Amino acid sequence: MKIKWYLVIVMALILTFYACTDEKNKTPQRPNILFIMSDDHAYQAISAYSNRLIETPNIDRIANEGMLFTNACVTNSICAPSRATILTGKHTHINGKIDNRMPFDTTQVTFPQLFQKAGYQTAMFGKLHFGNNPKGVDEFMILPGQGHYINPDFITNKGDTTITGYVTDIITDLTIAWLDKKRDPEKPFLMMYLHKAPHRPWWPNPKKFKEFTQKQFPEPETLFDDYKNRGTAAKTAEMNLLHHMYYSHDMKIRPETIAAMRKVKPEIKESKSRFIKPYGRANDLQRSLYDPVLDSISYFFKNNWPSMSDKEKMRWKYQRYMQDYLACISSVDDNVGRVLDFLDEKGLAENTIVVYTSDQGFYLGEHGWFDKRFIYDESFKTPLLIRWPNEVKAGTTNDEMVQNLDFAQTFLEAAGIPAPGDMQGESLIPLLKGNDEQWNRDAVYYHYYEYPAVHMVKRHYGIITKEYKLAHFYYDVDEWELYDRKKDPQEMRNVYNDPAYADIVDELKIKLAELRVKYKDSKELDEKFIKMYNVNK
Ligand code: SGN
Ligand code: CA
Repeated sequence: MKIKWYLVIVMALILTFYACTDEKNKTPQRPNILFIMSDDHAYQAISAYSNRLIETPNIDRIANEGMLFTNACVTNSICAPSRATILTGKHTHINGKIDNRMPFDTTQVTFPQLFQKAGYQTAMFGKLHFGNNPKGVDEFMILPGQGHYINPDFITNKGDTTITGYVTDIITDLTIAWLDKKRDPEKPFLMMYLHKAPHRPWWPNPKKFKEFTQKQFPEPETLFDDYKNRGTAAKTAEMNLLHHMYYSHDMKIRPETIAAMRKVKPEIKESKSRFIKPYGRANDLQRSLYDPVLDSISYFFKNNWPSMSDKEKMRWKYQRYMQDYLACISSVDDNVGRVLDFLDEKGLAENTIVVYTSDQGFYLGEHGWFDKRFIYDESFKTPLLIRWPNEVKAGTTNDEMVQNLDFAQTFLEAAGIPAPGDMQGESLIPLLKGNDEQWNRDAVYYHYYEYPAVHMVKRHYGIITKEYKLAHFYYDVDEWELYDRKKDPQEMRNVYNDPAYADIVDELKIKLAELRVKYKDSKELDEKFIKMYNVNK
């Protein structure tokens, strides 16, 4: 039988069509990435970790529909260095941003640049606190330095501007507006959505301020820690609620109240009142909402403070601290909910990797402290929740020791972009896909530098395994500390000199030296950074 030539062509066309559509169906769409990072958000204040202090139903959604990392940590527990590590995928001694002061060498590659080159649409809104503008983002609006809670200023690629309102709401408005109006549906996106909250000085929006000042929170067991059985560093740090939190700046006592009380009680003084700075930015309407609450705090303080014992003062300060800190977080949670709802509405949820993290952990009264910096758990660990419905099983938990160092390589692998060979982290993709057997990290490295500086936390580096933590404090001391993480999870007893741990110390010292070599850190670098720090003072 003779087959007509045109039938052959039609058949061939049909086959090619099906082959192409099949290919298209097989090629996965590159995922979008929504990187949400807040500033100083302790994992203790996320209900997916613990609901002792607050419910955060929206942030929890990310874990309920994805994976909760219970052992995520940072390489250096402070703002700008954490951000530099996240962006470069390198430890701070390699990327050079060892503390909040040192400039960042902008010739280095940051991961958004690689995404932009690979055809992603990229944007950044919120707090970068990096000393310079971001590279590799098509559009950005960032807060200058630490930024402001009330009517914040923004640096943008088109000039500077000020927006009326509350910072957490505004950063979210900008993020949603970009996703809604500027997103090219033909391209995947990388969105860096970066909150200022809950960074000190913890100014909530007026509604939450009122609501949270009515609440009382449970105290941590170690609120009255006397730092016995610890090293010099814990004893000399200046981050104790009773001794180092300011009346006006932190507790929001009106400066006029302090001035009036000083006439009678000279010890009630405020060396640095930065109350005026944030409050002074509020317009008349905003002030009228803050004022009744501020008045009631000052009224209580004036009438009660002079007769309170130190213990009562500590307790009251803790409550005031938690009221404002958690109120700021409540706004972050509401706004994260707005963005997640937006992804749902637009059908973007399935193929968007949503990450929620903080630039480091924070002390919420544990050891009597606020702030961060130390290798001890509350500041060393950081929240990490990742949702990616296409790839990650909902409601899973992972307890591997992952670090902010790993984010860049994780995102690059997810997007199919080759990671530069000199990045020092490891992609979390095997863990996200449930292939834990491909993960063999058994220890992480930590190094903190900013000293002498605010809060006076001494320089130290160390090694952390799931069982132990060994740290070396140096510069104006030469002290080692060892904590048994299983037996003493609150890190109350330094067992470095306990003979029962002698072998562990020897073993960990060898491992620590190996990690220093692996990550290219050294005594020479420690000394170099001390010299540079003292010159830049
Ligand atoms: C400010 C805060 C400190 C905080 C540093 C660094 N004081 O100096 O409490 O440790 O920022 O924070 S405040 O007077 O501004 O409240 S970081 O997150 O940027 O590293
Ligand atoms: Ca921070």
